Order: sequence, then C-alpha cells, then structure tokens
Amino acid sequence: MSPRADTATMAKPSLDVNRIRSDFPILSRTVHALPLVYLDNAATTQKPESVIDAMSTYYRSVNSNIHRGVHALSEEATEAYENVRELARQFINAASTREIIFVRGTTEGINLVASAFVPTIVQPGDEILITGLEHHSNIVPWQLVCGQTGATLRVVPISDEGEVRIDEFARKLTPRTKLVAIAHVSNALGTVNPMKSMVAHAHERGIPVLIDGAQAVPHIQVDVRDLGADFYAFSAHKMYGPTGVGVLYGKVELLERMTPYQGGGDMIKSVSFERTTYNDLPYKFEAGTPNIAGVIGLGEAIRYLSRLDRAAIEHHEHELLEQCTSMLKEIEGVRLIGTAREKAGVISFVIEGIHPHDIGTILDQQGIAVRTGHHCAQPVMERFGVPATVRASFAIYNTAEEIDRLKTGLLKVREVFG
Ligand code: C6P
Repeated sequence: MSPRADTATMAKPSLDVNRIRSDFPILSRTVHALPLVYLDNAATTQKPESVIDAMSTYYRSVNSNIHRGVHALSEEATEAYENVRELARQFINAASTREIIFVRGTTEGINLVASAFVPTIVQPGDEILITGLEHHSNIVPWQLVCGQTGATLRVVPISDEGEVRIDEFARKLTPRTKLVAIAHVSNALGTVNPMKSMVAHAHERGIPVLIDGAQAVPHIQVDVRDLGADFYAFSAHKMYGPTGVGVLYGKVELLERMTPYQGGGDMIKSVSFERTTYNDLPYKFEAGTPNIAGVIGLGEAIRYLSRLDRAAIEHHEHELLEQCTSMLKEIEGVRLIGTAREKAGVISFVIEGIHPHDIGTILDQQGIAVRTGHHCAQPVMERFGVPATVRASFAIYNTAEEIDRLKTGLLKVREVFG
C-alpha cells in the first residue's frame, strides 16, 4: 500500500520486528545449514507460539464436540468456538455474528456462494463478472456454476501494470450482470484493487459483490461494512492462523435467502424422512463437526494481529516492498510482473533466460523460500506472456536484511547461469 500523503510530516508507525520474530519458533530454524529466510507468505504465513499453544491447549484440556453435549467439556469447547465468531466479527467489522460462517478457507467460502447463491439469482444468459487477475479459486467455482445454470462468465481485462481500470470495469456491468467477484489483493501481482469504488459501481446497478480477501486480511485492516461487501472470504493460514479454516462473511439478508450448501449434523432444527427444517444463521451453513481446533487457532491469530498496530504493519511491509522493488531493478535481466500503483507485500518477477524453478532451487539452497510457478493464476501468466514467475511475499516478521539475503541469492543465480 502507498503510505498516506501526510506520513512525511507525521511520526512513522513502527513494528518491533525483533520481538515479533521471537514469537515465531520456525524462524529460528536453519535450511541447508543457513538461517531460514521465509518469503513465501502469500502461500501461507508462519504461526506464532500463541496460536500453536492455543490449539495444543485445546486438544490437551478442552477437546470435545460443540453444540451437542451438556457436559462441561462440550460447553467449554462451544464457548471457545463461539467466542471466535465474535472476534472474527470485530476483526472485519461485520454487523452480526450471524454473518460469520466458518469454512475451510477462501476456496470453500467462494464455492459456498457459487453453489448456494448463484443458482437463486441467475437465468440462462445472465453474467457473472470477474477480473483478469483472479486466483483459480475465484474463477473455477463460477465456471462450474455457469455450466450448471447457463450463465456466462465475463472478465475485465488488466493493464500492462496489472491494474483493473475502473472505467472498463464499469462498462462491463450490464443489466445481465448478476454478481461481481473480485480479489481485494492479487496473489500473483500484489495489486490492491480499489474495492470501495468497485463495490459502489456495482451497487449503483443493484449487483452484489463477493470479495476474495485471501491476500488482503494479513496486510490491510478490512472493514466489510465500509467496503460495502456483500460477501467477503478469507483464510486463517494466510494471517498467522492454522490451515483448513477460514471465514465467509455474508450480509444477513442474502444468507437468509440462500439454501444450505451441504447437509448434515448441526445445520438442522428438525429432520424427518419427509421434511427437514434448517437451523438459523450461521449454523445452517456449518454442516458436520467443524474444524474446532482450527477455529480456536484462528481466534488466537486474530488476537495476535489485533495487538499489533495495523498502520505499522502496512508501513513495514510497504518499506520491504519498496526496498525489494529497487533491489530487483538493479539485477540484470529482471522483469517485474505487476507494477500497479497500489500494491501489498507481494512481488513477482522473472529473469530473462533463467527458468523461475531454477531460480527458486538456487535460492532454496541458500536457505531462501520463495514461490515459483503460476501461483494458481494461470490467466495472469498468460496475460504477461510468461509460464511462471518467482514470487517473494512479505509478512510482519520479514526484515531489510532478508531482502539483502535475497539480493545475494539472486546474484548467485546470475553467476551460476552466466
Ligand atoms: N493462494 C498462493 O500461494 P485457500 O487455498 O482456500 O486458503 O486460498 C485460496 C486463494 C484464494 N484467493 C487468493 C487471492 C489466493 O491467493 C488464494 C491462495 C496461495 O498464492 C495458494 S495457491
């Protein structure tokens, strides 16, 4: 994110990065006998001790199924689980805990909306609008439901910088558009979309908007009501929480209209062979025993992030992004993929004549973890005419010294490849 214009005259918010690093046990390990430099945070972030402890304590002393038993453990587990719903509500400023549905992650959240909402609003010939920078999780579920309903998937193209032009976006909104689905932050390019104004354009035409927030929540303070989001999906594991759990936020009035995505235990009020009545929100969308320990871990991750200064996080990650961008520009043959004006802590690049996987392998030998490949965003790769990129992505615990290590690593790559 760009620093705000007035930051030059104000004290810059700062993070105690050394202190933060000491909260993450994995950061003290070595890889190939070298201190680990972890720059693959967009794939998944590392976990602080407090998250690991909360999950282990849950299994050691509370473990029980929720919403089912009258015994003490079940009541404690239920209370801990439901407390996280309130924490998640506050974290994204939702109006009610009824709007917070625990899911497996962003992917499941989007699939839930595709399966349970889209068939109720589209007719053959209607359109769902996405952009050219989406992750496969925000493409394939819409293709599936378009195939089932006769709707068509439309795409707003991206510019050479990796930006979505608002005027082009607005032009693609037609009376046939029934849903807009957009990433808040691109995982392959780092672009931060102007979500608030995109939502406003869609809402002017009465079109609901789903926001894929997977790459936004770790970097940006998200307020779903300020954004106007109708649905907002995110994953715990990209914000210092565990894998296998996430949140789908949905406006109550939309969730009320939707029929459940999956059937099973806990999502019902009564069942007979003739008829089932569904449970109230949010439980009607949480069939079966959920990932209780995961939700407890998510709660701890929210607590951890909430104790930090969010403006300081944005500032710190933006400084790393600037430092890394300048460093890369000095390396011969580097081409940056994604040069949007507004970016979060993700930087993709290629080096002429060297395959990204070779770059990733040589960096790994030096203890540096980056992601190489198409990043589950093949249409983005196609748009930029590359099969894959190298991606470095930053988190609260990364340092300027680690960018220097990346530079040394890349110079080594250049040396090996001549
Ligand atoms: N991107 C990456 O390395 P899940 O897997 O459900 O937690 O998140 C899916 C997802 C959806 N949208 C965006 C923008 C994402 O970045 C991701 C996950 C990882 O970029 C793994 S492919």
